[in-house]
Amino acid sequence: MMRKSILTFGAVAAAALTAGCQQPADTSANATNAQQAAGKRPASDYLSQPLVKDIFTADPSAHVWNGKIYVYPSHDIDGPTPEDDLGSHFEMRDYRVLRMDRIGGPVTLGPVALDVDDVPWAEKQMWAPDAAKKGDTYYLYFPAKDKEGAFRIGVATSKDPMGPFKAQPQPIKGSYSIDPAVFTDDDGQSYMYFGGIWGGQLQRNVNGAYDPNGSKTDLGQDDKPALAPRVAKMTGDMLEFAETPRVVQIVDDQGKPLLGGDHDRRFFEASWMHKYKGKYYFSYSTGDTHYLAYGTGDSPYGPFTYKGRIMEPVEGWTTHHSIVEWNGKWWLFYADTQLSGQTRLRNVKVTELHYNPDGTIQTINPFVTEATQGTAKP
Ligand code: FUB
Repeated sequence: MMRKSILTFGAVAAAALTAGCQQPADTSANATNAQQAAGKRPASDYLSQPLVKDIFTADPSAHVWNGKIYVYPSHDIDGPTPEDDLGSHFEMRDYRVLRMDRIGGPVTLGPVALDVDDVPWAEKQMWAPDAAKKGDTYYLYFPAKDKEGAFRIGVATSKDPMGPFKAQPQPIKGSYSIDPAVFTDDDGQSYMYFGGIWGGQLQRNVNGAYDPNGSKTDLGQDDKPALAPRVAKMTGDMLEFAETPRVVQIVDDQGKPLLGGDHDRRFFEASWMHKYKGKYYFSYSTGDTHYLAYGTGDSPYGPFTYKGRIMEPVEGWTTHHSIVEWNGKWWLFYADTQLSGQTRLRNVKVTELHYNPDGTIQTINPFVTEATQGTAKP
């Protein structure tokens, strides 16, 4: 199944936007006008609104530092490459950080925090990043393709959470695939979760080295355990893996690994870890079935028992999320294609996340329903 929008009614609007401007990513007013002219869904149909309209953003990794909310998204741009199953149309070249004093308040869009031209080993496709803080240093973790076309994960540092960040000369040793998410446990130990199938190349890294001729999608074995994300402890300086990455098992309620053919539940990409009432919540995207799903466990290494969906499909091929606590409430950051109607040009959003008394997460519908009418924000 091609990585293209599952709701394509906005494509005409986006075409109008991109045809008319040299820098479509920076033309919010044009975007809004084009959507309205094309008869796109009204803004009131969406559960929440884009955090920024001046650029296109996706894959929001949110953190609360010094009382402020920082969001590290991908910076989507409109490139020439046609859409394909490998996500070749995600041609991002830099990162910009968002800052908010409060959720629902004004959003500050930072300048370029890191550009692919300033990363010696990277060639293209600066995909979903994450960030971490240790002491007075901020770490930006990012996947990018190296000169051989293999995804690796790099790290860059700054004394300012908004950047600019300075990249390490080499990717993290032993890193591969995409979508790093760095979680720091209560004892101060940090772990990186990562991986993604199809264009994320996890299936091309199963034998300890990148195989450029490996499968384009997954293992191709529907009745065998699905490819699983990876986790590795970080070294004290946060710049390297302290161990060989381990497989993160996602299991059903019988303790059996989810199977490759179980596309509604198996891992695709977009790892995130958070802790709630002492439990570890590993969440992820199911990719071609378009859900955000999660499992819970008792250790940062898992196994994680599948518990359900966090979010139903958004407008666009996929979403990618993060979950943080702020001001005594829990928040889901995610993305859709409200502004453009094009998979490659996304916009990040935030909405409140609710737990049931038994610790399960209430599934969110990204569109306004009768039940959520009048509650939509920010
Ligand atoms: O944004 C590029 C890629 O698309 C990300 O790395 C994936 O998680 C998906 O959102």
